[in-house]
Amino acid sequence: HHDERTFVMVKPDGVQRGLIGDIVARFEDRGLKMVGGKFMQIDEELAHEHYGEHEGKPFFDGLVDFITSGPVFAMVWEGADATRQVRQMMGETDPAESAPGTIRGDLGLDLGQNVIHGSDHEDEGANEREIELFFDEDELVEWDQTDAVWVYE
Ligand code: YYY
Ligand code: MG
Repeated sequence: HHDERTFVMVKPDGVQRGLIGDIVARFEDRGLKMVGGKFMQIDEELAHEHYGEHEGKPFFDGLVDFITSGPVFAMVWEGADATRQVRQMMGETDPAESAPGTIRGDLGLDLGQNVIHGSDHEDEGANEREIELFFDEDELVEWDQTDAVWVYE
């Protein structure tokens, strides 16, 4: 089963800092396959839906302001255990607690501006829900990654 899909997004700080290419390269290098990608602006309504689980928490308003403050690069990545593997590559929620070598550990310093979002692997179905929220079915591309034979046994 190499077809698990997960939702990933370079946040406005990552876009402004020119980190899209670096972040995409990390997933490509890992052997994951991009099946969707969209440069877009998140509006208030989508922000509330996407971060609905955090509504009412003290950081919620700031989080919505931040995620709507500029364009994001939304992606869908596919591969074995993709949701959990992406989360491992991201590091901890707080970049200050993230190990060097992880995306947040290499590219961030501050909890509120942590560069990247990835679906929570501990929240069953979060990956599918988030993919559906951001992408129409016809925006996802089925294709054969010809070097996958060198990634998977
Ligand atoms: O999934 P992840 O992004 O690692 O963390 P969440 O706990 O889902 O929180 C979403 C988002 O909210 C986080 O990336 C930064 C922000 N945030 C915050 O600003 N302050 C907190 N105490 C917790 C989260
Ligand atoms: Mg989360």
